Amino acid sequence: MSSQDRILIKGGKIVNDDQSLFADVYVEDGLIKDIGTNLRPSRPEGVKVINASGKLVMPGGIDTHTHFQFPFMGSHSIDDFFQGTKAAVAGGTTMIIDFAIPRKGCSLIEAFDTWRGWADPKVCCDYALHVAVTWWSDKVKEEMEILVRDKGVNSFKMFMAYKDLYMVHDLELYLAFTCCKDIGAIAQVHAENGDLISEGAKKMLSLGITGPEGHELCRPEEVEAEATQRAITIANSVNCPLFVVHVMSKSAGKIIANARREGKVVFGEPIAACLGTDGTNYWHKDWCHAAAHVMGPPLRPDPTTPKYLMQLLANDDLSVTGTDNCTFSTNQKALGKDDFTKIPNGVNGVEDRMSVIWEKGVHSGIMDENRYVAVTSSNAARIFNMYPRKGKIAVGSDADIVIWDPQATRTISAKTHHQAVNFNIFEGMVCHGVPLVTIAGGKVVYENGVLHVVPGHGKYIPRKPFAEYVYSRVLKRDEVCQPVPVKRQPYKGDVIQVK
Ligand code: URQ
Ligand code: ZN
Ligand code: ZN
Repeated sequence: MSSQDRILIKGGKIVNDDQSLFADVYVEDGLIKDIGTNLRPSRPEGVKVINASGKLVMPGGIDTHTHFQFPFMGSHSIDDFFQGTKAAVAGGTTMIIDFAIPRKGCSLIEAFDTWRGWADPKVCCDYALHVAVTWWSDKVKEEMEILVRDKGVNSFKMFMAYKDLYMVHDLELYLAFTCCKDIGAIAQVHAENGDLISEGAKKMLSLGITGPEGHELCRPEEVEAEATQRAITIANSVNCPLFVVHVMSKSAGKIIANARREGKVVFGEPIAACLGTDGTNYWHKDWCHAAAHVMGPPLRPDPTTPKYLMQLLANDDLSVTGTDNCTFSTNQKALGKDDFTKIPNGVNGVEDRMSVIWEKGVHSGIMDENRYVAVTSSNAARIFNMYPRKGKIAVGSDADIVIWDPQATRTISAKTHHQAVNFNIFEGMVCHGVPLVTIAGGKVVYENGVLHVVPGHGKYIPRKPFAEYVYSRVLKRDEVCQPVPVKRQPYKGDVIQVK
């Protein structure tokens, strides 16, 4: 048993989503074994003691949305499962959830197994996989059931955009949502109207607009808002819980907030990018700079968007944060140097999410430290049915912990980040809130700027269906909200003859 397996974190302030308390934390064999004041391990020899006085001891971040080494738009995202999870732990994130995405007509289970084969030997921290439903048939339905029953999947993503590539239409959404509801999974959507994007792009190119500004102009925020509302309506019609990924605009955020206030079971996931920067970058004179920000849905040129989304997040109108980390370096983005529709979509975030949200959310006074833990870790664990194993500093929980210095600052830069991508959309941003030590799976994987990562140290985390946090209202509504026929005497009057 190496000393790294037994860790005593002394003098810190534990911050969970529901309360903060001053107490020591004792870790052994990958789990939190004890919490209390002035802890003294029975066998003190070989215990690594970390002095956390004046610091916060929080559940490690859970990034609900990454695409490592993703084959996409003629290339593949340049941060692979090793580099991506290394960057994650350097930023205080101790779990990521990526996506297995089958091509249309291909097997979901084969895609899942392919992604497992990529990730298992490389991950430095625990991970899980959402599976995409990019087409519909009885076989897809059958495979979804197998993925839930046998492979620990409880979340499926449907794309309403990427016409001809991943996009499904309303009836397929309806059938996929119905299946998700029946098997206790949560349905995720990429909510943009793919037909409008396709036509909008043709229009921009016909106007001679080939630069990254065309990427936003062809899909303004109402294209996202309309699809967000449509997905909510379809999901609600079959009583299926819905998770809207990468909520990028004020109008989509307001639609989700309104649906939640109407009692609909829907969760919104803003990402580090739209909480930390905006779409004015698409008008930057430097093509590389503008192209580096191209992702779908786009960042919005309305500069009030980041603060507005942060306020919805603080208020529980939006629920959880990911990054949609899908990185392409300049020479990859340059596939679209003459046509913005060919710029591989995706930006960075996995290393910087925790600091960006601390700076823009907590240091700015918009949310407190407990809400910060909720939106960076606990709510993800609750929604995807991993709580309290994940997302909580508690006896028996996994030892996924970040020791956080709320006063220190760091300047974000591609020159110093641990990602493979050569650009950072937060370049130059000074953030309060810095990880000092990251513990993943009970091992110190990052300490005072030095990584101690081992590829393959992380494990795949299977998740059971019917997460209580998501399904308790859904199942109750099945019982008590079913419409019933009106009892009335049959009509006995005249009926016209139809010719
Ligand atoms: O749409 C997604 O989430 C994937 C394909 C990553 N790319 C992106 O721009 N969001
Ligand atoms: Zn998407
Ligand atoms: Zn994505």
